[in-house]
Amino acid sequence: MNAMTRIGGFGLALAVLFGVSYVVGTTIGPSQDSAGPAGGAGQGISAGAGGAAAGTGGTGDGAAAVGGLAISAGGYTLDPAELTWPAGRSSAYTFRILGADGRPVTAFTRAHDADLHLIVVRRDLTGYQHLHPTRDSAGTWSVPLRLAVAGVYRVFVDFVPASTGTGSHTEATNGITLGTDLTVAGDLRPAVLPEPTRNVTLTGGYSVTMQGRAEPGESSTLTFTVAHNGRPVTDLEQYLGALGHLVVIRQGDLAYLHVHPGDGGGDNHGDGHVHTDGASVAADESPELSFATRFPSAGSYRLYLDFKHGGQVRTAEITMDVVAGRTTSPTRPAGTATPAHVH
Ligand SMILES: [Cu+2]
Repeated sequence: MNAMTRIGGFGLALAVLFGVSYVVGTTIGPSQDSAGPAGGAGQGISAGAGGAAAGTGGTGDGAAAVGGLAISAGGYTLDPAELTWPAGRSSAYTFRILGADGRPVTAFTRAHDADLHLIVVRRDLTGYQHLHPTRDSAGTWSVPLRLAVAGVYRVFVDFVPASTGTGSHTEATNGITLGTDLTVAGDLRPAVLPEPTRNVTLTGGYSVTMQGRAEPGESSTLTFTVAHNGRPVTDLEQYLGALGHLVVIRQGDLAYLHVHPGDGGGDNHGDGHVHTDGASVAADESPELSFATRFPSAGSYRLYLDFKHGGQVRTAEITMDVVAGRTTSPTRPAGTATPAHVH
């Protein structure tokens, strides 16, 4: 953990939090859970999200909370054991989360059936993995990790410290996302980001369609539906306490967006792994997986939607371009209500 000594010297820049987000959707209307405090539609939630988010800096244009840009934030520091990684071989990736006192944190708030969520993606936004490390009593986390190809990867840890509690609904201030790089030596062949789309095809006959629009700095609700062999999937399985989990990362700096469930709430919201239970879905319809977020700026984003079906977790990856002034967008004529800005 000699990385720590170096890290310790860094000033903690702003600590805007981000989070990942997981959502569970309903076909029509909010789930029972979500009928709580927030009540209404996803709009309300996401509106609250951006504003409340964060810390000392980063309130700038009212925009949004992003996370994962710093190795230390909110009094917590990510202390990775390794900064380089062998290509193509699985071994245990270990790290600690250190508190302000420099000691490993050993108390976390469970969010989405896990105390901590670890996201790995290469800096060109390929090679996405969503893992769940286990922690020993001394506070060292460990998870088998295999990185097939060379490159510089970003490792995000997304967690809720126990000290902040879970039921407070203080929006994004509860969840913390820290990030560090992990380099795999070798012949680096950077990938070009796939074109923006609203529909992607996965292996196994699955396809995912997204609806929604995004304007920089404004609340957005994104809704996904899943089909298998052309038919709506009506029996999505719960995965980590939700029907769907969404991670959104900005191209260029790999800022990690905070995402909320778009159907009105649920508990733990703000912890980055939001979920709602009790989704009800008509027998012949595919559940809509709805998420609310606020894109902090114009730019290209990569969306990673995890869902489970047929006993297997699958990830749909979608590129989304966020452009200011949607009325000028060629794909979104002024005044239309159609979801846009997904060119
Ligand atoms: Cu997770």
